[in-house]
Amino acid sequence: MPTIKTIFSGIQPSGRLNIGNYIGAISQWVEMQSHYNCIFSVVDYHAITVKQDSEELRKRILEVTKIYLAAGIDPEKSIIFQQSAIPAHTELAWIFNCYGTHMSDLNKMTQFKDKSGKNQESVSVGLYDYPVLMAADILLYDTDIVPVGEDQKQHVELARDIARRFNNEFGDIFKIPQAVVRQEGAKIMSLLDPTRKMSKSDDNQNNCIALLDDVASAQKKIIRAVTDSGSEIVYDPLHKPAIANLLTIYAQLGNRQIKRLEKDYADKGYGDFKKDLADIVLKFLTDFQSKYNKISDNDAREILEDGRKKIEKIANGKMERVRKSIGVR
Ligand code: AQP
Repeated sequence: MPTIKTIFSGIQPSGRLNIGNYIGAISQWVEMQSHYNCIFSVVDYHAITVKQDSEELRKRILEVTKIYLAAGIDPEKSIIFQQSAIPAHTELAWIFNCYGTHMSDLNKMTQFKDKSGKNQESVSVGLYDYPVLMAADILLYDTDIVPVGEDQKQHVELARDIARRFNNEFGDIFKIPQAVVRQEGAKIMSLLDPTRKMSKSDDNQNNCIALLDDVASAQKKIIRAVTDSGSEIVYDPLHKPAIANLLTIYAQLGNRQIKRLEKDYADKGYGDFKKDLADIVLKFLTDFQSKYNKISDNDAREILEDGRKKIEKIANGKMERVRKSIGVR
């Protein structure tokens, strides 16, 4: 019998999760959990690579867990856990800092360049080292597949390099994982600037539709979203990035084909299109939030604790091998 493959993915509790996180990551996970061993983490130690308010962080950890559950991640099928509850993640990241990762790898990381901007000298070392912690997350569990949005592909490439280098030196310890990026919706763009990714920690929340946004204000954000010159509703990311982004959101949240939407809106203008999309968003958020509101903080705490118990043994087993291989045991 073929062995079932393992999937690992996670989201940082670093802001208000938005439809980009849902379309690019969580919705894929829901589809995958019937076919794979799935492990989904709330990666809180990634979140602290940029300044977090501690009260807010505590709240967001539970919020992200509840969002996973509301989206359809089923704890009977998938393991859901909090990264910081398993110290092996940070231990393995430290070991990878010393074995397998070169400075030149991290100097190439585009997400670090984007996030540090002009402040490269003053951002935390953690932000620079973020991809190494991510490699530890993935490699600890013999992950086969990492479903991510486009922005995280480079980090999974690094995890592959680290695993290969470590295995070359110490034997066959880590599985080489593969990134899976969905074809449509891998990068949802900001509503006001379609050249930038929609990001949960964006200072201007008018760029994003948060999953827990008040539905009326979410509708307004769609109506105010920027459009391109011309009036045709066609999918052309190069020349019409704003409309291409809105079409993608419509197709993903409304469960429609982009080709079909182009036909349906062939004789209509941006105004009608945005009004209908606002209704699609309203329906999606209303359904989502009604599920979310039925889940308590205590439910979330219990799910995380169950997940910790299930995952701890696997992590410890791998770490014993790693410690022995490098000679500290
Ligand atoms: N705009 C997006 N479109 C599609 N997928 C996206 N993802 C993030 N933004 C989009 C995917 O969601 C997961 C979240 O990853 P993360 O929490 O580790 O951080 P991130 O990629 O840095 O996401 P954000 O929302 O931009 O967070 P902040 O603002 O905190 O940095 C990943 O699978 C990602 O690909």
